[in-house]
Amino acid sequence: MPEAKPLYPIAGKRVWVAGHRGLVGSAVVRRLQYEDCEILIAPRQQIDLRQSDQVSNWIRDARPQAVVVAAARVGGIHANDTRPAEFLYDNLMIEANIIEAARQSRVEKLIFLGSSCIYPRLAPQPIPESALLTGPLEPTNEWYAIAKIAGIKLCQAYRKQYGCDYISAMPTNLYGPGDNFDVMQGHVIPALMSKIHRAKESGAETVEVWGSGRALREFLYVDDAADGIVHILKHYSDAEHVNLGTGDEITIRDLAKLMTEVIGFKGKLVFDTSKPDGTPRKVMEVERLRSMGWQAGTSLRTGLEQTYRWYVNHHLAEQRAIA
Ligand code: GFB
Repeated sequence: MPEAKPLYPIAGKRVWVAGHRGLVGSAVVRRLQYEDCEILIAPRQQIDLRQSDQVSNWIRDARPQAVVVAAARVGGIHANDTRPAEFLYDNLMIEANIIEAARQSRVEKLIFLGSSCIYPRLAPQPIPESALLTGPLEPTNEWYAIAKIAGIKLCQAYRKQYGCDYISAMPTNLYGPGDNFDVMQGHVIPALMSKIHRAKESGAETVEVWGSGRALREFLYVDDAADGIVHILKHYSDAEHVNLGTGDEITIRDLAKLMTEVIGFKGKLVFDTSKPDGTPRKVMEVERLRSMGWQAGTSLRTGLEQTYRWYVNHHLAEQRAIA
């Protein structure tokens, strides 16, 4: 289907991708290369996004017209649960600094990226955008969730008070090339990929999976997420946030089984129920996004195959080169 005329055409615009080295930011940079826009990135050694003067100086000098806020302190369930101060403080500072500096420098359009963990632990499933702030949060990631809810509210407040065209998108659990494959700090897909690959290589008979395996999650391949983010940037302008997902869900047990097939591991999965499951179920309603003419194109199996290829050919190869 041909793309509808955008509300905010980005052709010819200067677009700053804040967080260009991360999983999402790097995918947004890859995606924007197909648009006729100028991509701006701020080298990390040049700017600490938690420092407001550094952020406002950067925006004043670089003069972006549009900003994608993909910078964040992120991690899996264990990282969130054990480093609450960093997840709350760093994310609050990063988003508040960027949004205020964008206003001061008259940025025309800004998209803030949150997470599906903003919703109550026991939200109705699939989760509609309207479920925000209707119940208590999941304790393992409430700090991160509170920071991300504050980001949505900042965009809404700046729209209401200053008329800024700042919007928010809430991606579901993302995975893909460029992820953090650390077994303690990473999310389930990259962490299990590392563990299962190592078990295959060493001939181990078992792999440990955290939790009961019964928790349900929705996963979106990061290049699909980047495509959705650019679509929302171009086609949406309103106060309420937009869910960005597939609408499909899978148990952690079935995910782990699928990963053993993709990786070629023949041993057994062992579930460690002393580790938390986190939110029991988290699948988002994606009707708002579908009505804008967008849906994800990569199946979970294909996405896992592509991620595993990247993990072996880039991540492990790079680690060997460093060692
Ligand atoms: O991806 P994950 O860490 O984050 O965990 P959340 C998802 C599920 O996978 C949980 C299970 O039920 C974990 O117990 N799991 C099984 C594992 N084995 C593993 C493993 O080896 N590593 C990890 N990490 N999990 C995060 C939030 O929640 O989701 C963040 O903490 C953010 O704030 C992110 O919102 C999208 O889905 O539980």
